[in-house]
Amino acid sequence: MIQGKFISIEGTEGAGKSTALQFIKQYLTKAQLDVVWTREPGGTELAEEIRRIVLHPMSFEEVTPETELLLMFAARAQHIKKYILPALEAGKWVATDRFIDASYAYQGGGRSIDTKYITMLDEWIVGPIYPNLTLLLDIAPHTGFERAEKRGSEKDRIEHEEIDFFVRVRDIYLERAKQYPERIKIIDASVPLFAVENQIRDVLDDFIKR
Ligand code: T5A
Repeated sequence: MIQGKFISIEGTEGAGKSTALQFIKQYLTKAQLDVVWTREPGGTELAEEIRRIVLHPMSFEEVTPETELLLMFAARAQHIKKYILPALEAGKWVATDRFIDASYAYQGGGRSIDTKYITMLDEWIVGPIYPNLTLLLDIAPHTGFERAEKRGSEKDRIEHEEIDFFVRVRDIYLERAKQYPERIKIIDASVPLFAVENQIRDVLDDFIKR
């Protein structure tokens, strides 16, 4: 039986997910909750290996959208059964840097794969293991790009896409937030860090109270 709570963090490139996650860690630790941290694609040895393959900036072979989608779900299947579910059943809270909404946004929006295929995989692989809360860090793609560039780390394969790709990704994230307002909370990530943290604190305060 699931006893723990499940939180996911989403956003387009450079929205500040990793930075926000540090704040969320501090918040939940202070609230004395037993939390484990993870990410997608990834979270288990095999899923991290899939991450390395799917995000590697390959130049010798194009990755088809279908392959990309299936690899994301292969990693997710492993992640859910071997990591997320056991933790939730043990009464822990799980916080993940990206989860299912990223597949709708990146493969559905960015790659224009028909949503019916994503929904099929969603129902099969994710089923009832859905986040109780999703924090969507929203930012205009060009601002996110500028931030990520300032950080100066090497770009992965998906980060090499054109700006239009990320505009479509953002549109789907916002559409899903409209569709699931109880679960997905939009955080304006364009403002200074302290203001982002204030918004996250308000959402978490409310979530914990409930
Ligand atoms: N993917 C994933 C799919 O396509 N389908 C799927 O189903 C899944 C699960 C994963 C990639 O995989 C794709 C999506 C992704 O392309 P990732 O590890 O999630 O990649 O990495 P990215 O999305 O690339 O995330 P980044 O690490 O690039 O960005 P973050 O974590 O959003 O941003 P962060 O925190 O590193 O911040 C970027 C910079 O901005 C500064 C930070 O200090 C940093 O320098 N910053 C701010 N500056 C000013 N004001 C603020 N409020 C700031 N917040 C942060």
